[in-house]
Amino acid sequence: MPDHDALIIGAGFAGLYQLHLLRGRGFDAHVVEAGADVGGTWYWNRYPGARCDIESVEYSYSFDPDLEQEWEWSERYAAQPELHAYARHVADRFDLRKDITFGVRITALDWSEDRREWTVTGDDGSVRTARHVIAATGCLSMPSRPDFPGLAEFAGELHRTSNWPSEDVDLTGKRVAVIGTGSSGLQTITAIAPVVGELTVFQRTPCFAVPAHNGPAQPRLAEARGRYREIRKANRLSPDGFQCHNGQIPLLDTDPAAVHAEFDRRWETGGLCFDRSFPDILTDLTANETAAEYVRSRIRAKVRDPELAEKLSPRTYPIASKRMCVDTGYYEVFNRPNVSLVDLTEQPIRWFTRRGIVAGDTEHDLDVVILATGFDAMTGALDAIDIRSGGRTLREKWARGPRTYLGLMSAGFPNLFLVCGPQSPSVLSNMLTSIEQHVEWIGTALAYLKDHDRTRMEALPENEDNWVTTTNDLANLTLMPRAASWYLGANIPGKERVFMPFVGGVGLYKQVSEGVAAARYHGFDLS
Ligand code: N01
Repeated sequence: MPDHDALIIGAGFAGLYQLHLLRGRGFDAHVVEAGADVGGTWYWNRYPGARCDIESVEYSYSFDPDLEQEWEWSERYAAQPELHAYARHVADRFDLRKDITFGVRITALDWSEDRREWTVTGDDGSVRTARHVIAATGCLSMPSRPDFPGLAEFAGELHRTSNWPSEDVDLTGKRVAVIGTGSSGLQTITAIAPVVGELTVFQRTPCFAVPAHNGPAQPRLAEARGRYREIRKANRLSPDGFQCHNGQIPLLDTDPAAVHAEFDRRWETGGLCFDRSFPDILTDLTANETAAEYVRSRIRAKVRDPELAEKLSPRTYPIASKRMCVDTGYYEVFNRPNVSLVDLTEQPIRWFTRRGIVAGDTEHDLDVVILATGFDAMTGALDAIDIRSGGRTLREKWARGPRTYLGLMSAGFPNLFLVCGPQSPSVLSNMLTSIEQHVEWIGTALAYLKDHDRTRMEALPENEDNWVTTTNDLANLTLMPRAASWYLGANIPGKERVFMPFVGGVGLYKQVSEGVAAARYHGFDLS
């Protein structure tokens, strides 16, 4: 018999719930985690200003009503220390740590068809066997590593937002550069600007950011506690996995004054629902440009220098085709005398020196460089593991882009489940909603196998092909593939450009995946 019924890779929000759920259903499950503690994303991304961009009352577990009632969120959008404390609390509350091995990174998975088990190897040389492996490895957990010439020569401090030191980093009065203006860069820049001596922001592509209007979690928390079951149910059936009013009337059929009023209303509310004002924002370039121009007008109103405002205004991709950012005073930072912008489209980074960065013809002297350059999204963490089955690796199979059935399994790799894998809604949704739905689907599937005396489950290639085609076709109905985004793998040199998430929404996805389960796992081979 294998060492475990299920081995779970990763002790982030997905791995913790998967462990709790499987244990509760009588499985012997064990988690292996590379970090020294639980929390996943919220363990590694400890950079200044890190916080969630979905309101905490919804970016939270729904599986335990007592937890919902007892955990006190302090802010609308919790910051990293609070999110990490929440993960730690969950691990302790449900006594999860006794089944977690910390500090071991899984390097290889090898499937034995004879024994119907995976051999799981860690970077400490440990070997475990498990009937099933569940990759709760995160969609944004493998940092990208841009190859800047001379980076190793730089004599100052170098930090990455994706693996920020746990000890205090004192930036007071220093000359600091941030490379990257996605969500991580934005949050870092906003948090450190008042502290550092000089801040130089190296921007390759400007982002669209809507205000968070962060503040105390109350009274929203009390209101949510009164009707949590209703909220969670609605989230599971919604497009995005959180409370958002999705406008039904196309922007192009709406009076311009009413369009403006609706944008104003959503801007004042704050958060990611801005792009849900009208259904054609993500399907029609004219509608999209109207929304984009509204945000640019807001940027112009915030940034005093018109030339700088223009540089900060995105013009090369449709709004919301890259993940929008949720900010707390980001644009205003550029009115500070100690903050400057280097537009890399005009002055590309040429190389690093001992003293700093040469961009265009200018050498920028720096004490600290912070890389906020993103992730090898959705496939990076799995590609980093040597996953072998039937003489083939998953890496080889996915060389032309990931292929899964429902984002849950990949044909040829039996008993390997993915939490929020490619071709599932995952990163386009409230991750907590999607994580819980996947964890429960996987738990139910394992229980079904056990109850029916089956030891092997595999996605069938033809169903996988259909699902991949469906997800690609759906994405192509939208403007989303038009941006060179990490959704497409466009940020990683040499990575095949394939739009990876399922754009059909959380509710539709739930209906399909649960319909498949109800039809005795249609499209999977169970033996
Ligand atoms: O990464 P990103 P991120 N030279 O890929 C630039 C989630 N998240 O960590 O756009 C110069 O968005 C790159 O430029 P370009 C959220 O889903 C959420 O910020 O590729 N620049 C871009 O500006 C988010 O979408 C929160 O041209 C280079 C930046 O680096 C996702 O994680 C907080 C470069 C990378 O931005 C990823 O966000 C943080 C190079 N060689 C993250 N390579 C919340 O608020 C890259 N860039 C919950």
